[in-house]
Amino acid sequence: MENGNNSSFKMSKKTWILIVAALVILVAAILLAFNLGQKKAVVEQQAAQQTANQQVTTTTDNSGNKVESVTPTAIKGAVAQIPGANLVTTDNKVINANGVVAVNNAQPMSPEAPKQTTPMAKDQVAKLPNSVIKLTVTAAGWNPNSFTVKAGAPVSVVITSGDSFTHVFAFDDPSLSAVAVGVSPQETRAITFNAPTKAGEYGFLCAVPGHAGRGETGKMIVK
Ligand SMILES: [Cu+2]
Repeated sequence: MENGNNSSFKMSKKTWILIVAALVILVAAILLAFNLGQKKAVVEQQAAQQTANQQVTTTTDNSGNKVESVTPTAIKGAVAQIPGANLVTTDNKVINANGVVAVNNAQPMSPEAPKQTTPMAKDQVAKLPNSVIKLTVTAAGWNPNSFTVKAGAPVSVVITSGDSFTHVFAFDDPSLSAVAVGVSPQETRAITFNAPTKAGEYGFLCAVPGHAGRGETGKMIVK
């Protein structure tokens, strides 16, 4: 009888160990599944947040191709003066794709720099307001070869190559080294940036070798 009890006790002890081990594995599996589920939810939430903070603008380039540009809308009320150019906040700050103020002397073409737009269609250029500065460059020089802006104000410059040359709009002053626009023959592109806060004259030129020397120079007057 006692032996029988013992053996039945041993049997049940083994069974209990098995049951406890199975339970531990089950709990571990549930915790793992729950944890993965939570991570997935966080990733999905982040993706949704990112989508909510972006605005996709579709423009058409010279060749009739649709060009999509993604801009952040995280900063309320920020708008582009030119489709596809950097946004300008309600307090007149030009911001980059990360929603922070664009840096005029950053590495040109870097995410921190104001960015040149994709090529603009002729009818799109015609629709631009008079507040934007339109410059045409040819081997004969810039037309006009000077323009005036308000210190610190957002400025949009539209550059057109009026001949069969590629041209590059750029400033002499290192404080504006990231403000540059390259255009292929007959192409138009634009850039929006904050004018320097210091009044004065800032020379610009065509950075293609030999072009400044033949007269492709001008000045931006900051008042
Ligand atoms: Cu040139």
